[in-house]
Amino acid sequence: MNQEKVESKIVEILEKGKRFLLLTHKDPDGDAIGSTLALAWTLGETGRECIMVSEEPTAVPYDALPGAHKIMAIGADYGDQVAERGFEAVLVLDCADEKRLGRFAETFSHIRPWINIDHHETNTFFGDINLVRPDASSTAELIFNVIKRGGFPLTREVAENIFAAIQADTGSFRYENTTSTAFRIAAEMVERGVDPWQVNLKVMDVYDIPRLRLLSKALDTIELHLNGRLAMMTLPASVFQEVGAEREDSERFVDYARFIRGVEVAAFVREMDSGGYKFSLRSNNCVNVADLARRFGGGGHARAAGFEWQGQLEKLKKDFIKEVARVLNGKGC
Ligand SMILES: [Mn+2]
Repeated sequence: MNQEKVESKIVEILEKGKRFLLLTHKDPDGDAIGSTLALAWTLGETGRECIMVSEEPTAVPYDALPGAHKIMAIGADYGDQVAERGFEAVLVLDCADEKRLGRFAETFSHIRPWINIDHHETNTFFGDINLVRPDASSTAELIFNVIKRGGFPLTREVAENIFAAIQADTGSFRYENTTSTAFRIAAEMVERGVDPWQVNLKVMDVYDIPRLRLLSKALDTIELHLNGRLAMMTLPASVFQEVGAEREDSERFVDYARFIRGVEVAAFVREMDSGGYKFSLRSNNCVNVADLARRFGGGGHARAAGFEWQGQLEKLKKDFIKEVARVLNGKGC
């Protein structure tokens, strides 16, 4: 099915139904939350009910987006009561595979159809209907297309969520996925009443002091490997506690490693509360970090990807550095 047909099929389901369940990946980023809120808000305007659930409460700064307080945090082990409420479809947004839904993949598996709307190149097409476009800047761009095709209301609140999501996923219109389409949609959102400066103050440039203390600790751990082509930063779980920071406070830290002149691959390694390590990967020019992440069971985009890994840190780092060396040599870059 081509994109138009898939969009029309999704619109048909949304028009027919009255109640939908919306899910996104765990540790949701700006695109995950903004896309979910945009879709929920526009359907809400037409009298349809959307239930958005997540394992954890919506974290700063994305809790400032319109509608964010309506996301229900039901915890990893709950959801059966929600599942009984009779939904016409499950919409999964910005999620490359079912693994990234955690327990929810199983909890809600009996509800059909599953509509998978995403732009990760490693998407596994796990839905009954799949609107997957790796060439889209963000999932929000795909939600915008669905809204347009369905003629659903694009109020200022919907527009603000779409704008913030595109801004987040393009690194404020700087990353390689910053297409003319991304700019065009963003421009339309501004025409619909979004104030970029206010969104920026609310969502982008607002740090609590523990985040900066954490950044200072993270910068201290920068290591260069492979003749300065690979930069790594590492934070143990104890440092988060020490400075009073949360998991999401380390979001985008990996960019500082990527900014170092001469670096091709950047990795930020965070010890997870549950044990094991989360690797966030970025690249500048020639290495496809989604491919790299896939070798360790993860996924993502060509310039931004990640994976989770159990085991002893020094061994993990060694294996990872070896793999990066192999990729860099193979590419001759
Ligand atoms: Mn995204």
